[in-house]
Amino acid sequence: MKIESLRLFHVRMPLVAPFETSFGRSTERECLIIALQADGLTGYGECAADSSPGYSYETTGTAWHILKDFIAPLLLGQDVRDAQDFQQRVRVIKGHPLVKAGVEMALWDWIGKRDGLSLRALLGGQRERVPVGVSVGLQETPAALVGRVEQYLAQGYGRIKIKIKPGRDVEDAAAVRRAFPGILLQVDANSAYSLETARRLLPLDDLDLLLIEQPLAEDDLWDHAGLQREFRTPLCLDESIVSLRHARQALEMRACRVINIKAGRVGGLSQALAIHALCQEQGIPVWCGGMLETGIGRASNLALASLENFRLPGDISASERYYSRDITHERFVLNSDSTIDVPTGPGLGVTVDEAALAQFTLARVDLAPS
Ligand code: OSB
Ligand code: MG
Repeated sequence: MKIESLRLFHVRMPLVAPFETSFGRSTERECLIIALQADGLTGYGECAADSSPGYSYETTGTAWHILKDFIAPLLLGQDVRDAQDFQQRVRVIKGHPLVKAGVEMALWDWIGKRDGLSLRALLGGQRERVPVGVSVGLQETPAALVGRVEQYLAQGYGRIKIKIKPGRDVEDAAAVRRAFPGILLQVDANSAYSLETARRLLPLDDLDLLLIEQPLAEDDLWDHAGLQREFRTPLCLDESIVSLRHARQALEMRACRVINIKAGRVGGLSQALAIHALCQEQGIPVWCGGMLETGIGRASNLALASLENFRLPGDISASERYYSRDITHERFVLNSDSTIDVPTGPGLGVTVDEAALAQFTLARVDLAPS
């Protein structure tokens, strides 16, 4: 496809409820939406960088800069064949996986629309609906957390993940486990612990958790390996797995027994596929992480999670858990068996609600070959 233009939208959307993690509290979500135009078709992508560098060093500001000043000049007017060709072209740009992944998503959407194939079909996904759970932010008290979890269980979510941080960990998890002895439960620390403070988490081993997500720093595979030896519960890495190479090294070191795959964090769907395949080969289960995506990124996550080795429920909740108004016409709903249907239309299988996109857009730029 010869890329005729790239349009960038810096978007800010109010969340239905504040979302608090070990790295901060958000009442709204920012992201970049990318519209790629070629041969009369538009492909959409979402870059999950947020307003501040709490989860990743990338922000909407850095993503805007890297895209406008470095990625776009490599693509505009060029004949880009596919995701692999795109990754070759942007290899000269170090890092910045979230923004690269956003552009790659737009390419996949465009290719699917051109070929009349869903993203699920393009990626080789099997399932028509994927098991999902909900990620519950830190609440004021353990009792409030139990109340919040109860609401999500009543809505039909079959797996609960709670956020933890030092001082709000074992007690919170134990309260949820006491209230709901049979549920699928896991915790996510978003790298809030050191090797020393993480030892306080050892009682989590008695709570029958599916996994403990990312206790230590994102650049610390080695100490995760040491920590995993002290826990019976599987450690799962999120922030630390930024490439296929990191996934391979983490498995070689036994730094985790489960991997959370986010296409954004690993630089694109093509990398996510490679990590999925590696884990499948080695018998390591993966699941699809989330970053409070809009309907665009959520459609992509659902297609990815339809692949065979996504063996644990994903952080892919219904649209109403995040946004009362979304920027896609389609809204994702939870089925009674705690699954969500994978879109079947061409590409991402969603259509952009232009009025909603305009309502939430803070800034926009249209880039064309000079
Ligand atoms: O660590 O999984 C995470 C949201 C933003 C950034 C990082 C994370 C999260 C979540 C929410 O846990 C998952 C979702 O989209 O529901
Ligand atoms: Mg996480």
